[in-house]
Amino acid sequence: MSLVLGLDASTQSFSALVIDSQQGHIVAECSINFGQALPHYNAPSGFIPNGPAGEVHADPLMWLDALEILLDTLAQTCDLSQITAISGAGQQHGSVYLNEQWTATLPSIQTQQSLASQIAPCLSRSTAPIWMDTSTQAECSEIAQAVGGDTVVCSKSGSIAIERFTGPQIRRFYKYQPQAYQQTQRIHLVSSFLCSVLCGQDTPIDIGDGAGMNLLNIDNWQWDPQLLAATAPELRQKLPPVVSGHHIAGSISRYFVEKFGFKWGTEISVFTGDNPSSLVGMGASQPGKVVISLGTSDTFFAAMPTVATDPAGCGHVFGNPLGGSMSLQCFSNGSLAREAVKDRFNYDWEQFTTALSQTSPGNEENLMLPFFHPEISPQIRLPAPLLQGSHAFETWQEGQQAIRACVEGQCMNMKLQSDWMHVQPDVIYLTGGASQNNAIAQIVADIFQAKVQRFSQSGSVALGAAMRAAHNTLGIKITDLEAKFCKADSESTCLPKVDSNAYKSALKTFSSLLLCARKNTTY
Ligand code: ADP
Ligand code: XUL
Repeated sequence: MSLVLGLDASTQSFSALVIDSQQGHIVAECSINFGQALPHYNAPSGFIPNGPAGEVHADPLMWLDALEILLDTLAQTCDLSQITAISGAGQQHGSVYLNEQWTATLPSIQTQQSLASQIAPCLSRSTAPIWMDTSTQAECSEIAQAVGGDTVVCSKSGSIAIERFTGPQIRRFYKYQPQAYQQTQRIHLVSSFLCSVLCGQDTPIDIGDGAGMNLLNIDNWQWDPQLLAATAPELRQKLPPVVSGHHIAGSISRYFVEKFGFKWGTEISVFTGDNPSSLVGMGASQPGKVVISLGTSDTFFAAMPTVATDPAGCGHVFGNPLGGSMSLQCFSNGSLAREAVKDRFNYDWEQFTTALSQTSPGNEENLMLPFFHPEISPQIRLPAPLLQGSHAFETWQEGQQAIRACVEGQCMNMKLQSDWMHVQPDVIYLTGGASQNNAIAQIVADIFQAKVQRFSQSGSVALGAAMRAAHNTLGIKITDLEAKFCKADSESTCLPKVDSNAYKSALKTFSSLLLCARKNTTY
Protein backbone atom coordinates (compact mmCIF):
# COMPACT_ATOMS: atom_id res chain seq x y z
CA MET A 1 0.00 0.00 0.00
CA SER A 2 1.46 3.39 -1.00
CA LEU A 3 -0.81 5.96 0.52
CA VAL A 4 -0.34 9.55 -0.58
CA LEU A 5 -2.03 12.65 0.84
CA GLY A 6 -3.17 15.66 -1.19
CA LEU A 7 -4.37 18.85 0.51
CA ASP A 8 -6.51 21.66 -0.92
CA ALA A 9 -6.70 24.96 0.96
CA SER A 10 -9.36 26.70 -1.11
CA THR A 11 -11.44 29.80 -0.51
CA GLN A 12 -14.33 28.22 1.37
CA SER A 13 -12.87 24.98 2.66
CA PHE A 14 -9.80 22.92 3.46
CA SER A 15 -9.94 19.42 1.95
CA ALA A 16 -7.85 16.27 2.11
CA LEU A 17 -7.74 13.27 -0.18
CA VAL A 18 -5.72 10.08 0.31
CA ILE A 19 -4.97 7.86 -2.66
CA ASP A 20 -3.53 4.40 -2.85
CA SER A 21 -1.12 5.26 -5.64
CA GLN A 22 -0.43 1.63 -6.59
CA GLN A 23 -3.91 0.14 -6.42
CA GLY A 24 -5.40 3.24 -8.02
CA HIS A 25 -8.21 4.10 -5.68
CA ILE A 26 -9.24 6.81 -3.24
CA VAL A 27 -8.76 5.63 0.33
CA ALA A 28 -10.22 8.57 2.25
CA GLU A 29 -11.38 12.13 1.78
CA CYS A 30 -12.80 14.87 3.94
CA SER A 31 -13.41 18.57 3.88
CA ILE A 32 -13.75 21.31 6.49
CA ASN A 33 -15.88 24.30 5.54
CA PHE A 34 -14.41 27.40 7.22
CA GLY A 35 -17.72 29.17 7.80
CA GLN A 36 -19.44 26.12 9.26
CA ALA A 37 -16.61 24.63 11.32
CA LEU A 38 -15.10 27.87 12.59
CA PRO A 39 -17.96 30.39 12.86
CA HIS A 40 -16.09 32.51 15.43
CA TYR A 41 -13.80 33.76 12.62
CA ASN A 42 -16.90 35.52 11.18
CA ALA A 43 -16.02 34.41 7.67
CA PRO A 44 -19.10 32.50 6.45
CA SER A 45 -17.64 32.09 2.93
CA GLY A 46 -14.01 31.85 4.03
CA PHE A 47 -13.21 35.57 3.91
CA ILE A 48 -14.01 38.55 6.13
CA PRO A 49 -17.04 40.25 4.56
CA ASN A 50 -17.50 43.98 3.90
CA GLY A 51 -13.85 45.01 3.81
CA PRO A 52 -13.26 48.72 3.09
CA ALA A 53 -12.33 49.98 -0.41
CA GLY A 54 -12.54 46.57 -2.09
CA GLU A 55 -10.34 44.80 0.45
CA VAL A 56 -11.05 41.10 0.88
CA HIS A 57 -8.97 39.44 3.59
CA ALA A 58 -8.96 36.14 5.46
CA ASP A 59 -7.41 35.13 8.76
CA PRO A 60 -4.44 32.76 8.30
CA LEU A 61 -5.07 31.40 11.81
CA MET A 62 -8.45 30.14 10.57
CA TRP A 63 -6.63 28.07 7.94
CA LEU A 64 -4.39 26.59 10.66
CA ASP A 65 -7.33 25.71 12.91
CA ALA A 66 -9.06 24.12 9.92
CA LEU A 67 -5.93 22.11 9.09
CA GLU A 68 -5.95 20.62 12.59
CA ILE A 69 -9.66 19.72 12.44
CA LEU A 70 -9.10 18.28 8.97
CA LEU A 71 -6.25 16.01 10.03
CA ASP A 72 -8.13 14.93 13.16
CA THR A 73 -11.12 14.01 11.02
CA LEU A 74 -8.97 12.25 8.42
CA ALA A 75 -7.19 10.22 11.13
CA GLN A 76 -10.57 8.69 12.05
CA THR A 77 -10.77 6.88 8.70
CA CYS A 78 -7.14 6.60 7.64
CA ASP A 79 -3.99 5.49 9.42
CA LEU A 80 -1.80 8.54 8.84
CA SER A 81 1.37 6.56 9.67
CA GLN A 82 0.84 4.78 6.34
CA ILE A 83 1.10 8.01 4.33
CA THR A 84 4.31 7.92 2.29
CA ALA A 85 4.20 11.30 0.51
CA ILE A 86 2.32 14.61 0.78
CA SER A 87 1.68 17.71 -1.28
CA GLY A 88 -0.94 20.40 -1.42
CA ALA A 89 -2.37 23.48 -3.08
CA GLY A 90 -3.79 26.80 -1.98
CA GLN A 91 -6.14 29.44 -3.34
CA GLN A 92 -3.89 31.57 -5.55
CA HIS A 93 -2.52 35.11 -5.03
CA GLY A 94 -3.33 35.43 -1.28
CA SER A 95 -0.35 36.51 0.84
CA VAL A 96 0.75 35.96 4.45
CA TYR A 97 3.15 38.39 6.15
CA LEU A 98 5.58 37.07 8.77
CA ASN A 99 8.05 38.71 11.14
CA GLU A 100 11.51 37.76 12.43
CA GLN A 101 10.05 35.08 14.77
CA TRP A 102 8.80 32.94 11.89
CA THR A 103 11.87 30.90 10.99
CA ALA A 104 12.79 30.14 14.62
CA THR A 105 9.21 29.29 15.59
CA LEU A 106 8.53 26.79 12.78
CA PRO A 107 10.80 23.95 13.98
CA SER A 108 9.97 24.47 17.65
CA ILE A 109 6.17 24.21 17.55
CA GLN A 110 4.92 22.04 20.43
CA THR A 111 1.89 19.75 20.56
CA GLN A 112 0.75 21.17 23.92
CA GLN A 113 -0.65 24.23 22.15
CA SER A 114 -2.44 24.76 18.87
CA LEU A 115 -0.68 25.70 15.65
CA ALA A 116 -2.67 28.93 15.48
CA SER A 117 -1.64 30.10 18.96
CA GLN A 118 2.03 29.44 18.24
CA ILE A 119 2.07 30.99 14.75
CA ALA A 120 0.01 34.06 15.80
CA PRO A 121 3.03 35.96 17.21
CA CYS A 122 4.82 35.46 13.85
CA LEU A 123 2.27 37.45 11.84
CA SER A 124 3.39 40.96 10.95
CA ARG A 125 -0.05 41.53 9.42
CA SER A 126 -2.98 39.87 11.15
CA THR A 127 -4.95 39.14 7.99
CA ALA A 128 -4.10 37.96 4.49
CA PRO A 129 -5.45 39.69 1.39
CA ILE A 130 -6.92 37.02 -0.91
CA TRP A 131 -7.71 36.71 -4.62
CA MET A 132 -11.09 38.48 -4.30
CA ASP A 133 -9.43 41.73 -3.21
CA THR A 134 -9.88 44.63 -5.65
CA SER A 135 -8.30 47.40 -3.58
CA THR A 136 -5.04 47.88 -5.51
CA GLN A 137 -6.04 49.78 -8.63
CA ALA A 138 -3.60 52.64 -7.87
CA GLU A 139 -0.76 50.23 -7.09
CA CYS A 140 -1.31 48.36 -10.39
CA SER A 141 -0.96 51.64 -12.30
CA GLU A 142 2.14 52.59 -10.34
CA ILE A 143 3.85 49.26 -11.01
CA ALA A 144 2.94 49.36 -14.70
CA GLN A 145 4.16 52.92 -15.03
CA ALA A 146 7.45 52.18 -13.28
CA VAL A 147 8.42 49.40 -15.69
CA GLY A 148 7.19 50.97 -18.92
CA GLY A 149 3.52 50.06 -19.13
CA ASP A 150 1.26 47.05 -18.86
CA THR A 151 2.63 45.48 -22.04
CA VAL A 152 5.99 45.20 -20.31
CA VAL A 153 4.46 43.80 -17.10
CA CYS A 154 2.56 41.27 -19.20
CA SER A 155 5.49 40.16 -21.32
CA LYS A 156 7.62 39.74 -18.19
CA SER A 157 5.14 38.20 -15.75
CA GLY A 158 2.50 36.62 -18.05
CA SER A 159 -0.24 39.01 -16.87
CA ILE A 160 -0.75 42.75 -16.77
CA ALA A 161 -0.64 44.26 -13.25
CA ILE A 162 -3.79 42.77 -11.72
CA GLU A 163 -5.51 43.94 -8.55
CA ARG A 164 -5.69 40.53 -6.87
CA PHE A 165 -2.12 39.54 -7.75
CA THR A 166 0.35 39.48 -4.90
CA GLY A 167 2.77 42.19 -6.11
CA PRO A 168 0.18 44.99 -6.15
CA GLN A 169 -1.12 43.70 -2.79
CA ILE A 170 2.38 43.88 -1.33
CA ARG A 171 2.82 47.42 -2.67
CA ARG A 172 -0.40 48.55 -1.01
CA PHE A 173 0.73 47.07 2.31
CA TYR A 174 4.11 48.81 1.98
CA LYS A 175 2.42 52.15 1.18
CA TYR A 176 -0.20 52.12 3.92
CA GLN A 177 1.60 50.20 6.68
CA PRO A 178 5.28 50.96 6.06
CA GLN A 179 6.33 49.99 9.56
CA ALA A 180 4.61 46.63 9.46
CA TYR A 181 6.10 46.10 5.99
CA GLN A 182 9.52 46.80 7.39
CA GLN A 183 8.95 44.30 10.20
CA THR A 184 7.98 41.68 7.64
CA GLN A 185 10.82 39.25 7.02
CA ARG A 186 8.98 36.75 4.88
CA ILE A 187 6.01 37.02 2.51
CA HIS A 188 4.38 33.73 1.63
CA LEU A 189 1.55 32.67 -0.63
CA VAL A 190 -1.24 30.63 0.96
CA SER A 191 0.34 27.52 -0.59
CA SER A 192 3.92 28.13 0.59
CA PHE A 193 2.77 29.30 4.05
CA LEU A 194 0.93 26.03 4.69
CA CYS A 195 3.74 23.96 3.18
CA SER A 196 6.20 25.68 5.57
CA VAL A 197 3.97 24.94 8.56
CA LEU A 198 3.75 21.24 7.62
CA CYS A 199 7.51 21.00 7.06
CA GLY A 200 8.43 22.97 10.19
CA GLN A 201 10.76 25.07 8.07
CA ASP A 202 10.52 27.92 5.60
CA THR A 203 9.81 26.49 2.14
CA PRO A 204 9.94 27.85 -1.45
CA ILE A 205 7.18 29.01 -3.80
CA ASP A 206 6.59 26.95 -6.94
CA ILE A 207 6.41 28.39 -10.46
CA GLY A 208 2.69 27.57 -10.78
CA ASP A 209 1.61 29.76 -7.87
CA GLY A 210 4.58 32.14 -8.12
CA ALA A 211 3.45 33.31 -11.55
CA GLY A 212 0.30 34.73 -9.95
CA MET A 213 2.27 37.48 -8.24
CA ASN A 214 3.28 39.89 -11.05
CA LEU A 215 6.82 39.36 -9.76
CA LEU A 216 8.07 36.26 -11.54
CA ASN A 217 9.65 36.42 -14.98
CA ILE A 218 8.07 33.73 -17.15
CA ASP A 219 11.13 33.55 -19.44
CA ASN A 220 13.44 32.19 -16.73
CA TRP A 221 10.95 31.51 -13.90
CA GLN A 222 12.98 33.68 -11.51
CA TRP A 223 12.03 36.82 -9.54
CA ASP A 224 12.27 39.76 -11.92
CA PRO A 225 14.50 42.54 -10.49
CA GLN A 226 12.61 45.32 -12.32
CA LEU A 227 9.20 44.13 -11.11
CA LEU A 228 10.51 43.68 -7.56
CA ALA A 229 11.91 47.23 -7.56
CA ALA A 230 8.64 48.64 -8.93
CA THR A 231 6.65 46.89 -6.20
CA ALA A 232 8.34 47.61 -2.86
CA PRO A 233 11.83 48.14 -1.42
CA GLU A 234 13.91 45.24 -0.14
CA LEU A 235 11.36 42.82 -1.50
CA ARG A 236 13.80 40.24 -2.83
CA GLN A 237 14.98 39.21 0.64
CA LYS A 238 11.40 38.96 1.93
CA LEU A 239 10.45 36.37 -0.70
CA PRO A 240 11.32 32.69 -0.56
CA PRO A 241 13.19 31.12 -3.48
CA VAL A 242 11.22 29.90 -6.52
CA VAL A 243 11.41 26.26 -7.55
CA SER A 244 9.82 23.94 -10.08
CA GLY A 245 6.86 21.78 -9.10
CA HIS A 246 9.15 18.74 -8.80
CA HIS A 247 10.93 20.12 -5.76
CA ILE A 248 10.80 18.31 -2.41
CA ALA A 249 10.25 21.08 0.15
CA GLY A 250 11.11 19.01 3.24
CA SER A 251 9.62 16.34 5.45
CA ILE A 252 6.74 16.41 7.90
CA SER A 253 7.57 18.21 11.15
CA ARG A 254 7.62 16.76 14.64
CA TYR A 255 4.33 18.48 15.52
CA PHE A 256 2.39 16.47 12.93
CA VAL A 257 4.23 13.23 13.73
CA GLU A 258 3.45 13.52 17.44
CA LYS A 259 -0.06 14.94 17.19
CA PHE A 260 -1.53 13.10 14.20
CA GLY A 261 0.69 10.01 13.90
CA PHE A 262 2.43 10.75 10.58
CA LYS A 263 5.62 8.77 9.96
CA TRP A 264 8.97 10.52 10.53
CA GLY A 265 10.61 11.53 7.27
CA THR A 266 7.43 11.61 5.15
CA GLU A 267 8.39 13.81 2.19
CA ILE A 268 6.43 16.90 1.25
CA SER A 269 6.53 18.21 -2.32
CA VAL A 270 6.39 21.96 -2.74
CA PHE A 271 2.76 23.15 -2.75
CA THR A 272 1.24 24.93 -5.75
CA GLY A 273 -1.86 27.03 -6.59
CA ASP A 274 -5.29 25.45 -6.69
CA ASN A 275 -5.66 25.89 -10.47
CA PRO A 276 -2.24 24.45 -11.43
CA SER A 277 -2.98 21.55 -9.08
CA SER A 278 -6.36 21.01 -10.68
CA LEU A 279 -4.64 20.91 -14.10
CA VAL A 280 -2.70 17.87 -12.84
CA GLY A 281 -5.71 16.30 -11.11
CA MET A 282 -7.79 16.56 -14.29
CA GLY A 283 -5.14 14.68 -16.26
CA ALA A 284 -4.62 17.82 -18.34
CA SER A 285 -0.97 18.63 -17.67
CA GLN A 286 -0.06 17.91 -21.30
CA PRO A 287 -1.47 20.30 -23.96
CA GLY A 288 -4.71 19.19 -25.64
CA LYS A 289 -7.26 19.25 -22.82
CA VAL A 290 -9.33 22.20 -21.65
CA VAL A 291 -10.62 22.33 -18.08
CA ILE A 292 -13.41 24.45 -16.64
CA SER A 293 -13.54 24.57 -12.87
CA LEU A 294 -16.76 25.81 -11.27
CA GLY A 295 -15.70 26.65 -7.71
CA THR A 296 -15.91 29.85 -5.69
CA SER A 297 -14.26 31.36 -8.74
CA ASP A 298 -14.91 29.83 -12.15
CA THR A 299 -11.75 29.19 -14.12
CA PHE A 300 -10.99 28.11 -17.69
CA PHE A 301 -7.51 26.70 -18.21
CA ALA A 302 -5.27 24.53 -20.35
CA ALA A 303 -1.64 23.44 -20.58
CA MET A 304 -0.03 25.33 -23.45
CA PRO A 305 2.52 24.12 -26.01
CA THR A 306 4.01 27.65 -26.15
CA VAL A 307 3.59 30.71 -23.97
CA ALA A 308 0.86 33.07 -25.24
CA THR A 309 -0.40 36.11 -23.34
CA ASP A 310 -3.84 37.75 -23.46
CA PRO A 311 -3.81 41.01 -25.44
CA ALA A 312 -6.90 42.19 -23.50
CA GLY A 313 -4.97 41.71 -20.28
CA CYS A 314 -7.45 39.59 -18.31
CA GLY A 315 -5.86 36.19 -18.95
CA HIS A 316 -2.77 34.75 -17.31
CA VAL A 317 0.21 32.51 -17.87
CA PHE A 318 1.26 30.32 -14.94
CA GLY A 319 3.93 27.66 -14.62
CA ASN A 320 2.67 24.12 -15.10
CA PRO A 321 3.74 22.14 -12.01
CA LEU A 322 4.80 19.28 -14.27
CA GLY A 323 6.82 21.48 -16.67
CA GLY A 324 5.98 24.09 -19.30
CA SER A 325 3.17 26.57 -18.82
CA MET A 326 -0.59 26.90 -18.61
CA SER A 327 -3.05 29.62 -19.58
CA LEU A 328 -5.86 30.60 -17.28
CA GLN A 329 -8.84 32.89 -17.27
CA CYS A 330 -10.50 33.52 -13.91
CA PHE A 331 -14.07 34.69 -13.30
CA SER A 332 -14.69 36.02 -9.82
CA ASN A 333 -18.49 35.75 -10.08
CA GLY A 334 -18.61 31.95 -9.93
CA SER A 335 -20.44 29.96 -7.25
CA LEU A 336 -21.24 32.98 -5.12
CA ALA A 337 -23.13 34.53 -8.07
CA ARG A 338 -25.08 31.30 -8.69
CA GLU A 339 -25.85 31.24 -4.97
CA ALA A 340 -26.96 34.90 -5.00
CA VAL A 341 -29.62 34.13 -7.62
CA LYS A 342 -30.62 30.88 -5.93
CA ASP A 343 -31.01 32.61 -2.56
CA ARG A 344 -32.89 35.59 -4.02
CA PHE A 345 -35.74 33.20 -4.93
CA ASN A 346 -35.30 31.00 -1.84
CA TYR A 347 -34.48 27.98 -3.94
CA ASP A 348 -32.35 25.00 -2.96
CA TRP A 349 -29.98 23.34 -5.47
CA GLU A 350 -32.69 20.93 -6.54
CA GLN A 351 -35.08 23.76 -7.41
CA PHE A 352 -32.20 25.60 -9.07
CA THR A 353 -31.59 22.54 -11.26
CA THR A 354 -35.29 22.14 -12.06
CA ALA A 355 -35.37 25.79 -13.12
CA LEU A 356 -32.59 25.10 -15.61
CA SER A 357 -34.33 22.07 -17.04
CA GLN A 358 -37.68 23.86 -17.38
CA THR A 359 -36.32 26.80 -19.37
CA SER A 360 -34.95 26.61 -22.87
CA PRO A 361 -31.51 27.37 -24.35
CA GLY A 362 -31.21 31.08 -25.16
CA ASN A 363 -33.76 31.87 -22.42
CA GLU A 364 -36.00 33.68 -24.94
CA GLU A 365 -33.36 36.42 -25.09
CA ASN A 366 -33.58 37.16 -21.36
CA LEU A 367 -29.96 37.92 -20.66
CA MET A 368 -28.11 38.85 -17.50
CA LEU A 369 -24.62 40.08 -16.78
CA PRO A 370 -24.21 37.87 -13.71
CA PHE A 371 -21.85 40.13 -11.79
CA PHE A 372 -22.76 40.56 -8.14
CA HIS A 373 -19.37 41.79 -7.02
CA PRO A 374 -16.51 43.22 -9.10
CA GLU A 375 -15.67 40.97 -12.04
CA ILE A 376 -12.15 40.17 -13.18
CA SER A 377 -12.88 38.89 -16.70
CA PRO A 378 -13.62 41.38 -18.10
CA GLN A 379 -12.79 43.98 -15.49
CA ILE A 380 -16.16 45.34 -14.36
CA ARG A 381 -16.31 47.03 -11.04
CA LEU A 382 -19.97 48.01 -10.86
CA PRO A 383 -22.32 45.47 -9.39
CA ALA A 384 -24.38 45.45 -12.57
CA PRO A 385 -26.50 42.36 -12.96
CA LEU A 386 -28.45 43.57 -15.95
CA LEU A 387 -31.45 42.40 -17.84
CA GLN A 388 -31.48 43.17 -21.50
CA GLY A 389 -32.55 46.81 -21.55
CA SER A 390 -30.51 47.58 -18.42
CA HIS A 391 -33.05 46.72 -15.76
CA ALA A 392 -31.38 45.95 -12.46
CA PHE A 393 -31.43 42.37 -11.18
CA GLU A 394 -33.79 43.38 -8.35
CA THR A 395 -36.54 43.75 -10.95
CA TRP A 396 -36.35 40.10 -11.99
CA GLN A 397 -39.64 38.51 -10.94
CA GLU A 398 -39.27 35.16 -12.58
CA GLY A 399 -36.91 32.84 -10.66
CA GLN A 400 -36.58 30.21 -13.37
CA GLN A 401 -35.59 32.72 -16.03
CA ALA A 402 -33.19 34.50 -13.70
CA ILE A 403 -31.39 31.26 -12.91
CA ARG A 404 -30.96 30.29 -16.56
CA ALA A 405 -29.91 33.86 -17.38
CA CYS A 406 -27.24 33.71 -14.68
CA VAL A 407 -25.72 30.39 -15.77
CA GLU A 408 -25.96 31.18 -19.49
CA GLY A 409 -24.42 34.60 -18.84
CA GLN A 410 -21.52 32.99 -16.99
CA CYS A 411 -20.90 30.48 -19.80
CA MET A 412 -21.24 33.04 -22.62
CA ASN A 413 -18.83 35.33 -20.80
CA MET A 414 -16.40 32.46 -20.35
CA LYS A 415 -16.57 31.62 -24.04
CA LEU A 416 -15.99 35.21 -25.13
CA GLN A 417 -13.19 35.92 -22.66
CA SER A 418 -11.20 32.75 -23.33
CA ASP A 419 -11.05 33.28 -27.11
CA TRP A 420 -7.46 34.58 -26.85
CA MET A 421 -6.16 31.11 -25.93
CA HIS A 422 -7.19 29.87 -29.39
CA VAL A 423 -8.26 26.51 -28.05
CA GLN A 424 -11.33 25.06 -29.75
CA PRO A 425 -12.09 22.17 -27.43
CA ASP A 426 -13.95 19.08 -28.66
CA VAL A 427 -14.09 17.96 -25.05
CA ILE A 428 -14.26 20.09 -21.94
CA TYR A 429 -13.33 18.55 -18.61
CA LEU A 430 -15.52 20.00 -15.88
CA THR A 431 -14.61 20.09 -12.19
CA GLY A 432 -15.31 22.09 -8.99
CA GLY A 433 -18.29 22.08 -6.62
CA ALA A 434 -20.91 23.08 -9.23
CA SER A 435 -19.70 20.58 -11.85
CA GLN A 436 -21.83 17.86 -10.26
CA ASN A 437 -24.92 19.75 -11.46
CA ASN A 438 -26.04 18.08 -14.71
CA ALA A 439 -28.12 21.04 -15.85
CA ILE A 440 -25.15 23.39 -15.53
CA ALA A 441 -22.95 20.88 -17.38
CA GLN A 442 -25.52 20.78 -20.21
CA ILE A 443 -25.39 24.56 -20.61
CA VAL A 444 -21.58 24.40 -20.81
CA ALA A 445 -21.90 21.73 -23.56
CA ASP A 446 -24.50 23.79 -25.48
CA ILE A 447 -22.68 27.11 -25.35
CA PHE A 448 -19.20 25.74 -26.07
CA GLN A 449 -20.58 23.21 -28.59
CA ALA A 450 -18.34 20.58 -27.01
CA LYS A 451 -18.67 17.28 -25.22
CA VAL A 452 -18.48 17.79 -21.45
CA GLN A 453 -16.91 15.13 -19.28
CA ARG A 454 -16.59 14.86 -15.55
CA PHE A 455 -14.67 12.47 -13.35
CA SER A 456 -16.32 10.47 -10.60
CA GLN A 457 -13.72 12.14 -8.34
CA SER A 458 -14.70 15.83 -8.14
CA GLY A 459 -11.86 17.10 -5.89
CA SER A 460 -9.33 17.65 -8.66
CA VAL A 461 -7.20 20.12 -6.64
CA ALA A 462 -6.46 17.67 -3.81
CA LEU A 463 -6.14 14.80 -6.30
CA GLY A 464 -3.61 16.80 -8.33
CA ALA A 465 -1.63 17.42 -5.15
CA ALA A 466 -1.61 13.71 -4.28
CA MET A 467 -0.60 12.79 -7.85
CA ARG A 468 2.30 15.26 -7.77
CA ALA A 469 3.49 13.87 -4.43
CA ALA A 470 3.28 10.27 -5.74
CA HIS A 471 5.23 11.29 -8.84
CA ASN A 472 7.89 13.33 -7.04
CA THR A 473 8.51 11.08 -4.03
CA LEU A 474 7.58 7.60 -5.20
CA GLY A 475 8.69 8.07 -8.82
CA ILE A 476 5.36 6.93 -10.27
CA LYS A 477 4.87 8.14 -13.84
CA ILE A 478 2.20 10.80 -14.27
CA THR A 479 0.71 8.88 -17.21
CA ASP A 480 0.27 5.82 -14.94
CA LEU A 481 -1.40 7.96 -12.27
CA GLU A 482 -3.67 9.57 -14.89
CA ALA A 483 -4.69 6.15 -16.18
CA LYS A 484 -5.68 5.13 -12.65
CA PHE A 485 -7.28 8.28 -11.29
CA CYS A 486 -8.36 10.56 -14.15
CA LYS A 487 -11.07 8.44 -15.67
CA ALA A 488 -14.03 10.20 -17.22
CA ASP A 489 -17.29 8.97 -15.79
CA SER A 490 -19.07 7.88 -19.00
CA GLU A 491 -22.52 8.22 -17.39
CA SER A 492 -21.97 11.88 -16.74
CA THR A 493 -20.98 12.83 -20.30
CA CYS A 494 -23.06 15.68 -21.79
CA LEU A 495 -23.30 16.26 -25.53
CA PRO A 496 -24.61 19.52 -26.99
CA LYS A 497 -28.38 19.33 -27.43
CA VAL A 498 -28.63 22.42 -29.63
CA ASP A 499 -26.61 23.50 -32.67
CA SER A 500 -24.24 26.43 -32.88
CA ASN A 501 -27.01 28.77 -34.09
CA ALA A 502 -28.92 28.51 -30.81
CA TYR A 503 -26.70 31.03 -29.03
CA LYS A 504 -25.58 33.10 -32.02
CA SER A 505 -27.81 36.05 -31.40
CA ALA A 506 -27.63 35.77 -27.59
CA LEU A 507 -23.82 35.87 -27.77
CA LYS A 508 -23.95 38.99 -29.92
CA THR A 509 -26.36 40.75 -27.57
CA PHE A 510 -24.40 39.61 -24.54
CA SER A 511 -21.25 41.03 -26.06
CA SER A 512 -22.83 44.44 -26.48
CA LEU A 513 -24.23 44.35 -22.94
CA LEU A 514 -20.67 43.70 -21.75
CA LEU A 515 -19.35 46.62 -23.76
CA CYS A 516 -22.03 48.86 -22.32
CA ALA A 517 -21.28 47.75 -18.74
CA ARG A 518 -17.55 48.30 -19.28
CA LYS A 519 -18.23 51.85 -20.44
CA ASN A 520 -20.20 52.47 -17.23
CA THR A 521 -17.59 50.96 -15.01
CA THR A 522 -15.17 52.99 -12.93
CA TYR A 523 -12.08 51.39 -14.52
P1 ADP B 1 -13.74 26.15 -3.57
O1 ADP B 1 -12.81 24.99 -3.84
O2 ADP B 1 -13.44 27.36 -4.40
O3 ADP B 1 -13.85 26.48 -2.11
P2 ADP B 1 -15.71 24.25 -4.54
O4 ADP B 1 -15.11 23.84 -5.84
O5 ADP B 1 -15.63 23.29 -3.39
O6 ADP B 1 -15.18 25.67 -4.06
O7 ADP B 1 -17.24 24.60 -4.81
C1 ADP B 1 -18.09 24.97 -3.76
C2 ADP B 1 -19.36 25.52 -4.37
O8 ADP B 1 -20.07 24.52 -5.10
C3 ADP B 1 -20.36 26.00 -3.34
O9 ADP B 1 -20.08 27.34 -2.99
C4 ADP B 1 -21.70 25.85 -4.06
O10 ADP B 1 -22.11 27.10 -4.59
C5 ADP B 1 -21.39 24.95 -5.26
N1 ADP B 1 -22.33 23.81 -5.33
C6 ADP B 1 -22.47 22.80 -4.46
N2 ADP B 1 -23.47 21.96 -4.87
C7 ADP B 1 -24.00 22.47 -6.02
C8 ADP B 1 -25.05 22.09 -6.93
N3 ADP B 1 -25.77 21.00 -6.76
N4 ADP B 1 -25.27 22.87 -8.02
C9 ADP B 1 -24.53 23.99 -8.23
N5 ADP B 1 -23.54 24.40 -7.41
C10 ADP B 1 -23.27 23.65 -6.31
C1 XUL C 1 -7.07 32.40 -10.17
C2 XUL C 1 -7.88 32.91 -9.03
C3 XUL C 1 -8.79 31.98 -8.31
C4 XUL C 1 -8.17 31.52 -6.99
C5 XUL C 1 -9.17 30.86 -6.07
O1 XUL C 1 -6.32 33.39 -10.79
O2 XUL C 1 -7.78 34.05 -8.65
O3 XUL C 1 -9.16 30.90 -9.11
O4 XUL C 1 -7.09 30.67 -7.26
O5 XUL C 1 -9.61 29.66 -6.50
